[in-house]
Amino acid sequence: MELKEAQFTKDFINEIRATYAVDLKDTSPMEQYMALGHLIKRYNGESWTDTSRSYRKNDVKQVYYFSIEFLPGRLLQSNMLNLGITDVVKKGLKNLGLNFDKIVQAEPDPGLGNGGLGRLAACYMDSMASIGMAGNGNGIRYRYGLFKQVFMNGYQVELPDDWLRNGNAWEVRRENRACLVRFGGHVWLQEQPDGSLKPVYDHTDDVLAVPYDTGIIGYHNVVTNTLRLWSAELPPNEEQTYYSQEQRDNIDDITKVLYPDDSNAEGRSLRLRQEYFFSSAGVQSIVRHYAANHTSFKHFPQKVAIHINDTHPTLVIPELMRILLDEYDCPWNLAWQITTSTMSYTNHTIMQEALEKWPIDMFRGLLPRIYQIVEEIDRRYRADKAPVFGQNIVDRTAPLGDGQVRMAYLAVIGSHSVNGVAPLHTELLKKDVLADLYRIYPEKFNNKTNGIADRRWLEIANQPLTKLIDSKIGKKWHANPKLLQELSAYENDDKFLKQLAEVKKINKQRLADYVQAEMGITIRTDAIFDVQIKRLHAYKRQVLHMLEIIREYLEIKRNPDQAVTPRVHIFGAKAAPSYHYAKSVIKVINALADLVNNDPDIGDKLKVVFIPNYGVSLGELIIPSADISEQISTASKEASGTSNMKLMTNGALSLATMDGANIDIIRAAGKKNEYIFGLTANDVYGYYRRNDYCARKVYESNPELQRVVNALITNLIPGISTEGHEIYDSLLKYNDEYFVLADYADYVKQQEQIAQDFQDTTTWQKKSLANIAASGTFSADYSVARYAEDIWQVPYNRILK
Ligand code: GLS
Repeated sequence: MELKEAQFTKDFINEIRATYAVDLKDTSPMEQYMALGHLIKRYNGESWTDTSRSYRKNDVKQVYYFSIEFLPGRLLQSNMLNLGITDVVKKGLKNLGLNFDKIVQAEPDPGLGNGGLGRLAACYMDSMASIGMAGNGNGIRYRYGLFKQVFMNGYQVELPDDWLRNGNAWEVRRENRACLVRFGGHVWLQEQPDGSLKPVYDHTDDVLAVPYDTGIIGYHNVVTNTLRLWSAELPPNEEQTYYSQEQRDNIDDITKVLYPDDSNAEGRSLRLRQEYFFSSAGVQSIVRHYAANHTSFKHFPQKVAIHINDTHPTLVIPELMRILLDEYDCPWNLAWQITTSTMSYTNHTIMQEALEKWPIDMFRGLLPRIYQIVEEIDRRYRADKAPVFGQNIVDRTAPLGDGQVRMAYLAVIGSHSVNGVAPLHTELLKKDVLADLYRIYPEKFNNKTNGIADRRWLEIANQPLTKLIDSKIGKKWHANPKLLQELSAYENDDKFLKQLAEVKKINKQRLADYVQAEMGITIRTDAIFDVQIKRLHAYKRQVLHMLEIIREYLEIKRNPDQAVTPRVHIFGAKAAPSYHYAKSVIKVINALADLVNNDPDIGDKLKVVFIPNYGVSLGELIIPSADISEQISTASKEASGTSNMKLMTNGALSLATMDGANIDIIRAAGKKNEYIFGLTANDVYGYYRRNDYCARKVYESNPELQRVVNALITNLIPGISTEGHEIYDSLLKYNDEYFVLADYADYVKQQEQIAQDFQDTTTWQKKSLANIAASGTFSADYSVARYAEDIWQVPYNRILK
């Protein structure tokens, strides 16, 4: 948009006066941020209205991306960037004597997601708007986001994240679009005069779903899409019904907190209520919008695509069926055809515990009408498929089985498309996790490799690198990130490689300053910044990284005079509060950090920093500084990973197993530019098949490994007698479920190679450049374009191949 500095300054001062009734000099950064947010929302109001109007007027097919998590990160800078007003606003604020960085920091980072899954949904929202596609988000407006993590005596402690305390500058409450969601009670089918059956509800608990909309601004294209988050409230109460405190609390609880789990099913009935709540409200509002503009539902799938992001929103399937059958008198077959043509499903993990299943009793009690519909879907599925595929396979895959509602199977059966998030992951879905359903519906399965919001991870997070890139290849890559490939022309340009190293140094210094200020630890910027940032989970193997630190420590202690390449090991990770083992890993790494960081023999050769409260904002600080990107999951377990892509784009070299999207990163940047190690997915499945992995054998055959692992149970690391034993036992007593010991030697070899290679700055920067240049292909712009073409069949208007 066009904006002159004088205009902006005037508007901003007026906004401050109108909202806070004080002079600018008396405002806090929070007030400055809120005023700026409101102003930018207002500037964008016209484009948001125009976008919605034009979708309606042209009857454009719209995508609704249903996700129980959205992790958007702070919006101020990305909205300014996408509107093209960054320079004007920054200059205006500077001339008013304000500190832009402080204003940016005042914005709360909405933690409405756990990790990759929620962050991916947010990246896709940005990209859908940016490629000019009609894509809306649908989720939950949690009152409290993911817990704030602090460390006390090295242990993780969880504090509430009261992110709405000062209000939310970007949202619009739309009470007039609210709808009722029904839970519990009794339902029976009553014969109507025309002979048809209609459900009658009795004693239900009704909840009002109120939408809060946030405009998602496209990159330089005057498109603004909508992210709609639902909040649970008391229904309008004309009859003045009495609500007990308990009833009020029950309603309040639905959208109170985000479940702090990742890749893990949470079995509580509140979670099921959350899932139905936003699925039902979302589908109701879609149907209402559609019905206001169309007379028949026959062409619904030509106008609406509903995407099921992981199994949590699967109830959109029976909910759309319910509305079509009960409210629009649609015959079953037509309703089913409309529903399956509308729905598509992405699976995000092969971890068995994450395939959601609900006990039938609980499900039926909470959602009686939806259960009837699922029963009928189940009955018809069995009747249809058993004669062709046999009873066994149908029993294994039907929506109802073993006394449970099996959400992943329902999602596959009720959708026309099922995709994994990286080629290996999709193959594993076909071969293993969903193999039976793949046999029945081969045509539904496809791969859509994940992508990231490049502009956030480069133009916002890494401005020095962006400037350097722009100075060489111009700015066209901002809208078409594959053009980063043009940087390859500079691979032998020593001056450019030096500049690249200088940029890295600036970013390392920025992180070092933060670590000094927040943690009181001094780190040197000529050290290797070896970064592992992701949720804490056994399969992600932070333990392997921990063993390497012990090894390096013992090595320096053994031979203090030996020259070493200095290294800083940087972690960021939250553990689910109920995930005991993960919390023990945090404690041990923190204890190890204490030992290493305070040992005079070690000095600044080796440092360990576990930065608390990792989230999107800290990612923006850490990622640009990384030299090494640790992507060390047990092969086959990480569906894709997305921090691997963000780190690559920022010039980090991957130290990686052949897992998830690591494989694609390695292929894109070239093997010689990464450090690859460990078992392959085939090796891992081989062990499963033969059942012959013996961790103890590996341990006994490697004296160095013994020394390192034993350090967990001797008193070398103070204060971890319980946690150290727990990890030791997981490796030796319980036979090392994630093959940490099997991969140890190979991993160490690569770490040693890294230490050696890092000394040759030019060669290192060349590898770094190869990663940056090849990373454009992982932009979410391309990912959503592929979804649009292959799955949703919706148009977009930026050409992306
Ligand atoms: C996840 C996977 O674990 C990640 O590998 C993947 O990158 C992400 C987005 O597809 O989804 N699944 C999950 O439940 N949490 C994730 O981060």
